[in-house]
Amino acid sequence: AGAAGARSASSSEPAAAPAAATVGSRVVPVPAAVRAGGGTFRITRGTAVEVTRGSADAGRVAGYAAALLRPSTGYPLPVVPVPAGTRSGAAAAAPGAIVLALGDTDRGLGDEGYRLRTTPRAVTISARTAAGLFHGVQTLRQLLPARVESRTAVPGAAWTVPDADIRDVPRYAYRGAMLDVARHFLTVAQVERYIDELALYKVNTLHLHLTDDQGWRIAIGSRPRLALYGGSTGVGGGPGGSYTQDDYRRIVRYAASRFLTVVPEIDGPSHTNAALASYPELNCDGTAPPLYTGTKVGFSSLCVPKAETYAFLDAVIREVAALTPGPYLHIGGDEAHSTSAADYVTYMDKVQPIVTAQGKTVIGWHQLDSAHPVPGALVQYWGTAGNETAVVDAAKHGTRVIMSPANRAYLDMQYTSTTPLGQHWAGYVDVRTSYDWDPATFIAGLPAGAVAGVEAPLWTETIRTDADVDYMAFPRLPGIAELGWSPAAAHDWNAYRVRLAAQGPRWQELGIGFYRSPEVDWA
Ligand code: TNX
Repeated sequence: AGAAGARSASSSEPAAAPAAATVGSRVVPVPAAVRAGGGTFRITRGTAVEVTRGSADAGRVAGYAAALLRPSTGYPLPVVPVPAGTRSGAAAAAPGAIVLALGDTDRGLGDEGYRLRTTPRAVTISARTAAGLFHGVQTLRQLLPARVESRTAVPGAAWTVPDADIRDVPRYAYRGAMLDVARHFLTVAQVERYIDELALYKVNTLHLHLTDDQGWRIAIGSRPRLALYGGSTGVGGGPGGSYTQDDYRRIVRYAASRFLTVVPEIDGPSHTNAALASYPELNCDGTAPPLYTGTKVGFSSLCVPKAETYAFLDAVIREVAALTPGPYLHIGGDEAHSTSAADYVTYMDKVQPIVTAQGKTVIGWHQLDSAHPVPGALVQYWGTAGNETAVVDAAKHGTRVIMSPANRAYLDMQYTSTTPLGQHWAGYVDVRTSYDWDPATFIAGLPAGAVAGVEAPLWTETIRTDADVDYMAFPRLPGIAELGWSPAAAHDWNAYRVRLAAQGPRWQELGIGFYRSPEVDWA
């Protein structure tokens, strides 16, 4: 019955549409390679999620996939562990299975790639890692009708997966998004909601900007006033907030369940008023400034000559590193307008070894390149011009670059002069501007291989609610995610805007209020 159903469902689709065109008109990021598969597949009441036995991580992906598909389909979708090497759907009952097969022998799939194949009997996602299976599930999700995202059963819907054989691997290993939880504090629930949105587009890194002038957002056991006092307000003078260490652990765990790595940022030497207000000894004159609730930047500085500064950094970085399983720790370093150039270099020379001593890889905003980035450090480029001597010179010596050009990748830029929310110091950034650039060539003269990936930062001077976050991130975030995942050769605005339009109904089902940019013909 399942196979027959699949056939009749497929006959109502445009018969001539080749698999690549069907998939290529729906999925963001566009998969690296799509061919015709073995026929369309349909999820029915009898469908099970079969998963290779023996891997807890793969089992969790199967549980996640089943939980994702149950509410809208109303089907039981049991998770059934099967022995490794089971052929696609072989163990399945007649209606066919969703098969998550760990242990693909295609080495080219790497740490995150996957293959997705349909036949009328099964849809099989295979990968070498659970992360690859997870990314394949996101593709499966986008191949299904948008109503699959409904949180309530949609009776009578045909849950058809179009015919396809997809082999998909990411262009870059670092595909990030940043939340500034310092200007306006965002709760654990708000962060988890965003993590789910990021996962849909195969983003694998969540950078948390935890500290700034307006607030310190993570509890540090040995310096309790940072969170208690430094975290007690935010932009506009609201009540602020901060994460307990358990809250932070929860975020890290939730991110890991969606295969995202958390990168914590402790910004300095500037963007530190909340810390300076909490501990007078961090100030050169020994006097704590008042808390700050405005939106100016670059006015604060830790006291570079004082030993207390480095005792403080060691204590903070030690605790944050211990809470963070991921390899990176971000030290900020942007807009140090109140720190002399010499002091800036001194600060960076001292803070980087504190990070590496905790076994973490340093990331800094790209001004770090005007100091001495330690071997292995990465810089995050947030400029706009693309002619950057210091960045190119450092890259020639091995410092890799995460691309976040503000006039392209900043999700807090206004779309147009008339859209609410956001700033426009880097210009107005509508959907095409945000998508239509190449991370590899944006900075002229960067050596090949210098780009580690892309990141879309969301600064929150004007952002408070989930609705605010969604409005700024959608529809731009998926474009940055595609720049990070899809091959450069697949980059095509005219094709992208069609695939992006197909996401609109999905966001509606998910309750994501997005900006209906006139650059896209929304469905
Ligand atoms: C610049 S970009 C900043 C942030 C602001 C942002 C607003 C960067 C590394 N620093 O402090 O929030 O602009 O767009």
